[in-house]
Amino acid sequence: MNEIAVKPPSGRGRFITFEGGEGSGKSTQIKKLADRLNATKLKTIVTREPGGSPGAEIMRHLVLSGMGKLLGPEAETLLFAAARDDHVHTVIQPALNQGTWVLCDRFSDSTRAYQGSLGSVPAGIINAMQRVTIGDLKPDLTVILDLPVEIGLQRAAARRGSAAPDRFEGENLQFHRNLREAYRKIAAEDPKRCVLIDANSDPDAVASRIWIAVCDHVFATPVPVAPA
Ligand code: Z5A
Repeated sequence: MNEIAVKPPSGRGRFITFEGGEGSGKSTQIKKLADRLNATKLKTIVTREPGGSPGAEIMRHLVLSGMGKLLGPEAETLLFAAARDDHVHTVIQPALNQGTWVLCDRFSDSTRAYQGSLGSVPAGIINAMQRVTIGDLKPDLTVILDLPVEIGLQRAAARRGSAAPDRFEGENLQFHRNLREAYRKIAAEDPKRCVLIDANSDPDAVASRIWIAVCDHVFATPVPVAPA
């Protein structure tokens, strides 16, 4: 595709989040999109949750070790919220204010899917935490990578090798099926912000689908066509 046909918007940076189940290819695709945006001379950073700032990376270690699970679903949700609060205020918001594009590997929809739909933490509690941590901040686009859970888990296991699964990778197949449904529901409920991407193809084909979504939703221009 012809990158030059894209006219970068000016002003505040844009905020794009990536969501999906295990091994759905978020890290792979976020890097591809960052490369593409940087090629259009847009200053772009890649970050992740839980983590992304020094304080939040400490929380990441806590939750992925399984320590948070021992405290119960609400307290574990508070740990994710505390990490997000630090990340938003020290990394995401300052970057957006400076005109930098922020690509984030997981964000608040992960809390809705994992702690809300699967962990049964009431929506009222999640909404209250969200008001405190992110306020009015909303992604300009959320890319939800969708693929059969068996394929995602195979990919994740192959990448992990002999290392032990973390807190969430160790959950059973039904958990991951429910997670996929939770993400599909989030996409259906907020079609202006979310786009569900078929991630069951080779990485370049998936990247092309994501680029079309970025052009449609964020650049608000027709998809650039390759010159004949
Ligand atoms: N969590 C939560 O519960 N609540 C919250 O609020 C937040 C998070 C923010 C963070 O895990 C965990 O925290 C997460 C939810 C929970 N659950 N887990 N586990 P993480 O950050 O350690 O991992 P992850 O976010 O789940 O990502 P991942 O599963 O590790 O993978 P991925 O980023 O989606 O995929 P990838 O690394 O790009 O690809 C995986 C492998 O597949 C790799 O070897 C690739 O080379 C390969 N790959 C990628 N794309 C393809 C295609 N298209 N074809 C073939 N192979 C591919």
